[in-house]
Amino acid sequence: MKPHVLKVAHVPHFLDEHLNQHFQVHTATQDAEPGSLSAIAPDIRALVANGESTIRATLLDQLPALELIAVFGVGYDGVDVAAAQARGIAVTNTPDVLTDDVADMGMALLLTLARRIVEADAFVRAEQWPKGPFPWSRSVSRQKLGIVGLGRIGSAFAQRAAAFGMDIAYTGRTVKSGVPYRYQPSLAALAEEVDFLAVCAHGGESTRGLIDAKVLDALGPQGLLINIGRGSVVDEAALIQALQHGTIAGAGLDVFAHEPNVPAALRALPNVVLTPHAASATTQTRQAMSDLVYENLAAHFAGRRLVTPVSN
Ligand code: NAP
Ligand code: 8YV
Repeated sequence: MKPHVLKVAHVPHFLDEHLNQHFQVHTATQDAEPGSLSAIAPDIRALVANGESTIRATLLDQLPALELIAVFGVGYDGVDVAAAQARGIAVTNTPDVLTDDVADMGMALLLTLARRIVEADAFVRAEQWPKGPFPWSRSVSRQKLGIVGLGRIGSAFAQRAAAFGMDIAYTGRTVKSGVPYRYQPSLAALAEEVDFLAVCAHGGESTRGLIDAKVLDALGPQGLLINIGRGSVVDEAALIQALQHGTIAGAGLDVFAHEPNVPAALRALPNVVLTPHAASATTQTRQAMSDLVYENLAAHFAGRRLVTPVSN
């Protein structure tokens, strides 16, 4: 008998193939009404979600045989881990395998924003060039970068920025030993010191709205914000205000407060570069993430140690 697995998020075809081969797969939405899963609920032993999923205790309560939540993504801020752990349900994620691509996207957003690549492309296509030169853009090399959250992705971002000769400082809850970057305990002070502020922190209640009007004020009219962490870390209404009023110069955003909905006011702004939460969405990384989700499920059902369990 194949173990029963409930999928509440879209996953790549590589993972679907593995899942269908080794498990009895059911699909539902993460907001399934109590009672709506009753035909399958007693059999479900694992749940497959993704980084954007919200897995509430109300869903877990409907699944009495649940043993494992396998998240297709490194961020698991949407999972009620405390409720899962109280029931002895393990949670796994996909750290490390996506780090390089996400950091690459951070650097790509920073370069695109500073060097005005989207506008320059539109300028050439619209045959504006023969009429006069394109406006100047901003240097990246040797400029000051502040990283909010020097974890796996923040560190990979810093390595890339170091290759551009950037002057790098970071903030976070803890000082990281053995790194060549300056620690600045105050986020507002960091924002005030730098040209670029890059959010690489995780989501969840502890980081909600960290980038608020005060921090944006400190970043200042020449400052550029990059967010490749979570939309919830930035107060999106305050950001829109800051962009509209020139409180900061611009923003490069891969993540948003209410995905996949991006406010019209943000979409209308010329000084932003927007990508659809796509930082880890390369063929190579999606394959690696899929493999890791499957390896965790396989390890669990074979009684082996989980490959990447979440520990908090
Ligand atoms: P990680 O290694 O756990 O790093 C998270 C970092 O957040 C830690 O360094 C932590 O610093 C920092 N942090 C926590 N609270 C903070 C605070 N109050 N102020 C500043 N920093 C704080 O995780 P990771 O692998 O680098 O991934 C980070 C996040 O990136 C994920 O959780 C996810 O939300 C996001 N992500 C986005 C995409 C995308 O497609 N855009 C893809 C993958 C991941 P301390 O160690 O000091 O606590
Ligand atoms: C993914 C992410 O896009 O890993 C994360 O935390 O947010 C991204 O890598 C997501 O998990 C896939 O839905």
